[in-house]
Amino acid sequence: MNAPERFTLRMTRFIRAPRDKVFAAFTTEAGLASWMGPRGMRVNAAQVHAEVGGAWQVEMQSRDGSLFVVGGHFTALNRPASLAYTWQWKGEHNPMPGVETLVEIALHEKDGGTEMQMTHSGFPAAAARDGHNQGWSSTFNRLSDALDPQGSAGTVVLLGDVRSSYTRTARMALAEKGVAYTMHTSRAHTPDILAVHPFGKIPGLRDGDIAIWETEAIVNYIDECFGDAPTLRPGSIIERTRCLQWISSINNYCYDTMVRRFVLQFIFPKGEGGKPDIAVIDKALAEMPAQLKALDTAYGTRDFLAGSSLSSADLFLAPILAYVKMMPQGGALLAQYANVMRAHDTMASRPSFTNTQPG
Ligand SMILES: N[C@@H](CCC(=O)N[C@@H](CS)C(=O)NCC(=O)O)C(=O)O
Repeated sequence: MNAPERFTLRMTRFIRAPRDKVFAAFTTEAGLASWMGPRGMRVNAAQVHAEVGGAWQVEMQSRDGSLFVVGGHFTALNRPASLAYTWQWKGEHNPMPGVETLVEIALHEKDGGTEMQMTHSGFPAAAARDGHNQGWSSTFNRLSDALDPQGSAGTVVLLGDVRSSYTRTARMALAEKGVAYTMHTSRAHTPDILAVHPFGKIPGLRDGDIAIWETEAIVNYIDECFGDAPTLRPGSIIERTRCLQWISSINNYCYDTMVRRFVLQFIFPKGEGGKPDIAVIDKALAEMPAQLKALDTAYGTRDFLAGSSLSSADLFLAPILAYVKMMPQGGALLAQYANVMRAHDTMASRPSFTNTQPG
């Protein structure tokens, strides 16, 4: 009888830290507790007996409270060049019951840091290997955050243009969540951004090997991954629904009227003689009052679109209104909507807004 087929995952990752620090991150309890598990998970307990034959175990908890326990024993320890250990899921949430796999780590000095090669072998199915690939990608992002002197800025890269309203929305989300990141200037439809976003729009986000596109997805990802809990998504069903409703409306109606057919007509004039196209602007100006009235009604006495505190919907609107206010007739139009103006002034006083001015 043939032995059942086994599948192997191989990953290479650069970590901006010396080899002994990377080695310690795998072989000490404090080290493992600082990074084990994909973003959004936390380690409740880590036990490590770093000797050949010694056991290790980590209990991780996801945001919804589910517990994941994984452990095994060390089969090789050659500080600081390599190590190997068995890997077996335990407990209630077990993606591979009864299966023991093997993790081998090789650490090479490279460019002032460490190139880490990981081989995780013994998967019973390609799907299990691919699921672990996703998990390890996110987990290694956390390892990099923990060891890189730049923290998450060594892993999280926002591609876009600081003048773009959608890029600013993503920057505001990163600022609200206190995430250190690297800003990589990319224009729409260039090879840089096309490598992340199949339709070439900005912004795009890289978190290590993980690429995220579309601003709403980026904002949700940032909110889910960083901090103790999501804070940009309202807690109640109705407020969460209003938040989604407004993001959809801003993306589908307000951006088109206020940015594409109004603000951009002044910034990149396409009318006769290189002047703004007045017909396009007038039509947009005629459509804006209905949108501003709906926003004004939604705010009422509150300063936020989807409840009594900030939500991601507010991060989509603020950069757009900031541009409308700067354009001829835009400021006067907004001034007619007292609730919109008051709420916008509140947003404009937040550090996430003041620190992301396009300049
Ligand atoms: N649906 C996209 C829209 C992004 C978008 O339209 N970005 C603008 C800059 S603010 C852009 O890439 N414009 C170039 C184009 O539309 O070709 C998202 O939510 O991220």
